Amino acid sequence: MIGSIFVTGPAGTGKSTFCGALKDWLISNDYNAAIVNLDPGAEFTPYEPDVDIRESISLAQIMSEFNLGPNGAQIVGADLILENTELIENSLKELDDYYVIFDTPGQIELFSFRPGSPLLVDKLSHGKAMVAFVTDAVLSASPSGFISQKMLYGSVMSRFFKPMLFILNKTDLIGDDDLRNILNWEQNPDQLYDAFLDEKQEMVKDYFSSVLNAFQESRMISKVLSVSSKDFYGFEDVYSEMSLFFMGGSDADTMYRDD
Ligand SMILES: Nc1nc2c(ncn2[C@@H]2O[C@H](COP(=O)(O)OP(=O)(O)O)[C@@H](O)[C@H]2O)c(=O)[nH]1
Ligand SMILES: [Mg+2]
Repeated sequence: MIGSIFVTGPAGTGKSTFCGALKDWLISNDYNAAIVNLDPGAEFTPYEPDVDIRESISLAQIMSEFNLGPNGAQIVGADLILENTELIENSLKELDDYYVIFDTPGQIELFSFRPGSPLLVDKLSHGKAMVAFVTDAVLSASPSGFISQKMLYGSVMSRFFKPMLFILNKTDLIGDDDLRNILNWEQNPDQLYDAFLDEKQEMVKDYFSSVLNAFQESRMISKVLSVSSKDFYGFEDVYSEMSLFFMGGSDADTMYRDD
């Protein structure tokens, strides 16, 4: 593979839709791309997976074998992925000149907070991995919402220590002013601070000031990639970041293209 991108984020933020849209965007720009579904509990995927963990792991079987309900089975299923990578690894061998997109379970904790996941990423990517944190623009449109998503991003980063992308998805659902605010808050933490104090009471001022300082000092995020997986908006920027990391910024991967 040229590189792999593991897509995580809170439930319903559009991870699976983003995976499908990214694959379509890559293919329509003459790159090879494939999707691996790593969610054994997915009832539906908005794309046709090229490789699917559901062929190796069945939640119904786990429920009956371990006498578990759906939640317990999802946790066991997530932990079993690490022991069931053979099919995926064999399929990946044929995807030499591909970008491989890994879709992960709906609930963020089933992937990002399981102890085996960093190992899984290394095993499947041979070190060529980025992690895309997908959040919902509607959730991030208030100062407190944006901060909470940044903190969640930080907590995912603390698990994987991989290059990360902050994908602000569903931008088609917010107005231009809200989008401008979010991008502005990222560039100007002082304005985020003021906006937050307008929204919340002063009593959290000290706490919040420390959190913002930590963000600033660690340069956590810096670039918000706004996309709409529904309208195919913003994917050139996502690809530029991928190309920057995997190919050193040059579009030298034309050597992998079909033409
Ligand atoms: N309007 C809009 N809806 C989206 C977008 N991306 C995903 N959705 C919708 O959000 C819902 C959850 O998407 P899904 O990809 O299943 O989320 P996941 O749980 O994070 O994998 C679905 O109804 C999608 O159609 C987007 O960019 N814009
Ligand atoms: Mg999903």
